[in-house]
Amino acid sequence: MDRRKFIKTSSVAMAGTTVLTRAANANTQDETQKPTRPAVIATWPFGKPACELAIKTAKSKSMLDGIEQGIRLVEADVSNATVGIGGIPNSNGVVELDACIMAGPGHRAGSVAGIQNIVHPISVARRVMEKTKHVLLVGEGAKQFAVDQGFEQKELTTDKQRQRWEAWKKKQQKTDTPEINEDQHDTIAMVGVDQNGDVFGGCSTSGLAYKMPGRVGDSPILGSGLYVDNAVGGAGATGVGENVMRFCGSFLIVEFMRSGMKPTEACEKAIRRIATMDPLKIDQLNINFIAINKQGEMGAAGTSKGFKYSFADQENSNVVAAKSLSAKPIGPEGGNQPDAAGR
Ligand code: SD4
Repeated sequence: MDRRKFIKTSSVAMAGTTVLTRAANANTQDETQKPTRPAVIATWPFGKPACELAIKTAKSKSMLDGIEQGIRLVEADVSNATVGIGGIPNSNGVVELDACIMAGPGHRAGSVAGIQNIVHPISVARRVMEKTKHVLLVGEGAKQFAVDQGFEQKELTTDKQRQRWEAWKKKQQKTDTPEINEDQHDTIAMVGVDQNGDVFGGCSTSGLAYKMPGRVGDSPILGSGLYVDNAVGGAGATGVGENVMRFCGSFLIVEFMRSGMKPTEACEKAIRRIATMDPLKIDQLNINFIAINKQGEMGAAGTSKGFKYSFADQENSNVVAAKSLSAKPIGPEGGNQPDAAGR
């Protein structure tokens, strides 16, 4: 390994114990590794088992199934406070979930926003894609559709989250302006390429902690929280949705990759572009992106230090630190840190 590559690689902080060539080179692997397919990338360390399941499912069924099954795993985890059941509720104490799914072939998509009482919004999004002529269903209509499709209704606010919400509520009563904690949130965004080079993606979240009822973030908005183009690749986002959806962040990354940029470079370029338009500085934006191209090369970048992504391919899976564009650390309460979100 030459010195330049060594310095670059060794600056990547590793999480987990399996040190694998591809993982060790994750921020540079698009320059140094021959990519393999199928391959899948997801936001955050909790995306690792989801990626592993996605690869397994892609081999036995399809990458679309893999994306759905991987995300379902995270949605079903009650200890994950930012996706599915056990998610942090809105300011009324009610969990409202957002999700979307995209299939590169045919450029198909389905999405649900502000859906209550359904554990697996990713699967409802898939039904919207496959069973309706529409793309996005919201609120009560989305729930009605899910129930009609046979989805079970369930209370999504766990006792733990209710207690935390009650404490938050008490604190708010003492102030004039209710606080929406923009630091307590995470999301699973996941994009995969199958052995044929077809691209699929999904995204699922409970959104910002204690958000206004009815508030929808970037996650279910195509082009913002997720975007897939079968000729190019796909991208996904996590972070403050308002700072992604005004800029069609994931779409922008895919377009940058179309123009020839590698995934990490495209993620970085999108964040820098956003920062030129937004009055907030890079270290205040609190946004992070993952991307994968059609060849299976992947990368990520975030506005603060500490954003990690997961990946899996046929041989490897791991958690890797993404390229950070400022020195500001994520957390202890300053960002999308697993512990800050109460997991
Ligand atoms: C949202 N982007 O609702 C989501 C939340 C998130 O890390 O990803 N947080 O704004």
